[in-house]
Amino acid sequence: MSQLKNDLLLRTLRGEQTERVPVWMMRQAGRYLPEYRVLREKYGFFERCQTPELACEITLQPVDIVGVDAAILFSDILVVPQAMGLEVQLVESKGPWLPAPIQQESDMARIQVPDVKDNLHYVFDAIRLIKQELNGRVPLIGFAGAPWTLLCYMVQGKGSKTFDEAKAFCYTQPELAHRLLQMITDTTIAYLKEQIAAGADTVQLFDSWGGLLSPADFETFSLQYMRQIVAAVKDLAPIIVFAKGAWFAMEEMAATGAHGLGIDWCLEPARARAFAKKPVTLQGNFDPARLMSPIPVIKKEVTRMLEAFGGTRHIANLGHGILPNIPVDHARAFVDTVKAWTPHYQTA
Ligand code: 1CP
Repeated sequence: MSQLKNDLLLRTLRGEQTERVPVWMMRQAGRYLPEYRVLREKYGFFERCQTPELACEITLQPVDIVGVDAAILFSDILVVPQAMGLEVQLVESKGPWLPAPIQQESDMARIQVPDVKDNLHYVFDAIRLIKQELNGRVPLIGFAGAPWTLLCYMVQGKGSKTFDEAKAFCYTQPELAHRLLQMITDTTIAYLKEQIAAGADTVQLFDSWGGLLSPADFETFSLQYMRQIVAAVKDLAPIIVFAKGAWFAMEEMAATGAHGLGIDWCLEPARARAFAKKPVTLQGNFDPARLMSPIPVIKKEVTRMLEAFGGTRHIANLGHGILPNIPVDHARAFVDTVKAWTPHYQTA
């Protein structure tokens, strides 16, 4: 079916036993790479996202430099709110900034469910170019933000540890919140379908702020929308759902039919599997800050992680994005340790 030379990630997502565990890192295309920082000096963030040649070069950097088993499209989850009509800026050392967020009924007139082919064509152009340049070396992961996480930014207008204004919006104007979440969901379904049509081999849904919600509110404001997205996409390409901190919803997330579930470092693999109640591929879960340890300690800790997952239905990854201050040789030590590891049952 595929002409990929390395399809470990896709086979693992389909539940097959592979010769070794595949590995990639969330935010692998980013500031810890000197080659990325060079381009960051020259071009603005959205310029990098919107220029297929730049997005392609950045996407390929970690494949060439650290040797990961998958490329992830260089883009951002915030291109979707942008395409829906909101202004999004990325402020140096401050992060995302939306000058006119959604806060009341009248603000809804400023957004729409866009024609993604029109508004996000640069993403699909980038995907086609990346697939060509990868030439089958490794699969390409497409992605989108989950509706709840996008609502957080669209309402709060910036990053936050608690997203209390976004929560207040949901709890005081639930009807409006649901209208917004459904618009994001409809846009995201069209967007991911188009990414797959352009060549993405698998897609990941990032619910970075899912763990801020109670289990009941997670069902109401996040899961019911992610369920729609998974249902719409899962027969077109394998899909990974990563809801950071939402360990309480493993069973419900597994029940969506997603092929993979991301977990962070606060959840033990054995517990994650027990909570999921059905066989599902798990992705994770190395503490990104652990990559600050000396290399021999990284090797020991990565080995411990691999043993805890047991070498089946596991995609090695971090439990969240790589930090900008991680030395490249530490990132490489993470990847190399996974590649060199053999499960006990294969050596026995
Ligand atoms: O050069 C820079 O300083 C920009 C930093 C940066 C980068 C490299 C941002 C701004 N976005 C990205 C790329 C990015 N973002 C990718 C590329 C592919 C890869 O993983 O290598 C991906 C998948 C994302 C996804 C993303 N953006 C998420 C979900 C994942 C996560 O980390 O939780 C979120 C929450 C964002 C918002 C965002 N964009 C950028 C920043 C600094 C943030 C987080 C801000 C905050 O604290 O809320």
